[in-house]
Amino acid sequence: MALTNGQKAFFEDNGYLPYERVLSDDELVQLRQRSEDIIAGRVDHIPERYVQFEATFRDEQDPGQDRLDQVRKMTHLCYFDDLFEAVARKPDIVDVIEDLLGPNIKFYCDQLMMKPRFNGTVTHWHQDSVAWPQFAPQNHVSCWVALDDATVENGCMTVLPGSHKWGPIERRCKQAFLESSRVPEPVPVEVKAGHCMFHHGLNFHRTGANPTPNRRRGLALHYIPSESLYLGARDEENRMTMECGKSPGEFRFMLIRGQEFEGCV
Ligand SMILES: O=C(O)CCC(=O)C(=O)O
Repeated sequence: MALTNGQKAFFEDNGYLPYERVLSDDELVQLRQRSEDIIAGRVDHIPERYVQFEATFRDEQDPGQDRLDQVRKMTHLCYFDDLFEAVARKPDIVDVIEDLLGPNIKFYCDQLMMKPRFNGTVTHWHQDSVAWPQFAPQNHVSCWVALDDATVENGCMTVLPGSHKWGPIERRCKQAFLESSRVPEPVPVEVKAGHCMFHHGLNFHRTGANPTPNRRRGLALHYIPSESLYLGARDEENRMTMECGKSPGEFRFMLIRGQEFEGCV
């Protein structure tokens, strides 16, 4: 067991867990460098469709600014890049996932949230499971690994403790839920570079803008039990999010630990 009983109880009560260091200084240097190489086009193993610019730069990039300062996120790196895949498979992380999800674990996707300096915009309150409803049961856990120090000033994650216990809240009802007097006080979770936090797929969270001159990259790794059913994508955008193969339209989720099951993800 990687977690103490106290840590496990904290996660069960609050739906998130600030955790310890999982990346060394060397690994941080390599991962930051790789993210910069991908964006600068020095390597070309990541399909363009998995690189998304901040809205201001989506139609037209600003040649006067570093490309790195214009990218909002890159996804599916763990399916295409050995360094990022190694993070998804790190025993320090997967041992915790096993404590929270059980012994049979699949990986469904990752997002390197770039939150670029000066230009990084807000990610609004959401529950990951509502954005990705195609797994049943809706039981998934994410590990968010900081590649730079994530602070309140540069847009660290803020969570609503215990909100995972409310179940999935439909998008059209979200505002009413957030304005309700029963909603818990938001808690910002600052994470030092190389450290991580875990959150439940139903936990409400958001991240702020990044107006600072400091980068705030965070790698979100999303795990599900191998026993989950895959029900198909909700719409075109969602289908894109779920693709994980070498070619468009492939949905072969990566086995991380334990076994696979016939008819499941
Ligand atoms: O890092 C961010 O800006 C957003 C992260 C997020 O929403 C997530 O990991 O689910």
